[in-house]
Amino acid sequence: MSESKGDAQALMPSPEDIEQYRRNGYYISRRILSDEQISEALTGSERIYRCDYDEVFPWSGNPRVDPNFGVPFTDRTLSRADGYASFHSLGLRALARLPMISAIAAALIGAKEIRYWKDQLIYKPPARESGEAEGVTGFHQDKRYWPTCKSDRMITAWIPLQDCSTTNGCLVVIKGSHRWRNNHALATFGERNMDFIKSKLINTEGDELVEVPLELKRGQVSFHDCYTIHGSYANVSDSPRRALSVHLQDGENRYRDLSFLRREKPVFQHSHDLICRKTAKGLPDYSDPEIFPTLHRVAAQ
Ligand SMILES: O=C(O)CCC(=O)C(=O)O
Ligand SMILES: [Fe+2]
Repeated sequence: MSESKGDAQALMPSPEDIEQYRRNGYYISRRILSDEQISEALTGSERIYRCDYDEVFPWSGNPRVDPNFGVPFTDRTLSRADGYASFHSLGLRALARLPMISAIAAALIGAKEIRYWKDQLIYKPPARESGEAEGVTGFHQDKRYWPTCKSDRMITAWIPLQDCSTTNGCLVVIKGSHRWRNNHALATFGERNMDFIKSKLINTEGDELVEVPLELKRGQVSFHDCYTIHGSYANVSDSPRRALSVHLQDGENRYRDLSFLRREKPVFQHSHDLICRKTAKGLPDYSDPEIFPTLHRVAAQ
């Protein structure tokens, strides 16, 4: 979408929007994507599903990095999540690295710099074909998947590739739950029993548990804090629900070395740790520009 500076400013969150994001843990943007951008992403996603890649990297075929690389997506009654989609498809890369998205993220979290962290292309099939729980994304906190990240200010941009409502399984957030800090085990993306997860949630703030379905029109993007508890229910429409999740880090994020835990329990290792460059101390460098490009930087005054 080509806009003048003034148009772009009008698409940014207002001070009230930012205040609400910090209080509630989520934000829904105005319509910031053009039909053309979405249609290129859709074409890109179908090409990924056919294993027709725009670019391939030395690590692409490592199943510990991307288990779906080289696996055609044929059984469309199943759900599927492709990590690293924006590396292998230029249409998806354009969306994942869109300046407007990282500018909004920077405004919401008050960061001077935003770097890309990772993305995931998610396909949720119509439930009628696949059975009730197929495609349900269990309530979880994104940060629980990234314990080696020092930052607590990471943020996710969720980009639907069609209109999204409760019928096709839109994203659902638990209002204010980014402040519920004691839910340490919420790496529960793959758990399909939502009531079970909800029964286990620890609400340290005493808030009511309010689920907010984020119903979005094509071209809108939602943002959530890395601690906001969120997931999605089954897709009971006739068409698949597709989305690109783009996870972003603030410029201050660094690798946290958890290897001192080795003797006690398995150490969490992110697949990024296998592919990014290393610091002088031999530790993963989460500012490697090849894997974590800087997408937004406030000019020095
Ligand atoms: O699309 C979904 O159902 C889940 C997406 C998600 O967990 C995320 O964007 O962080
Ligand atoms: Fe998530």
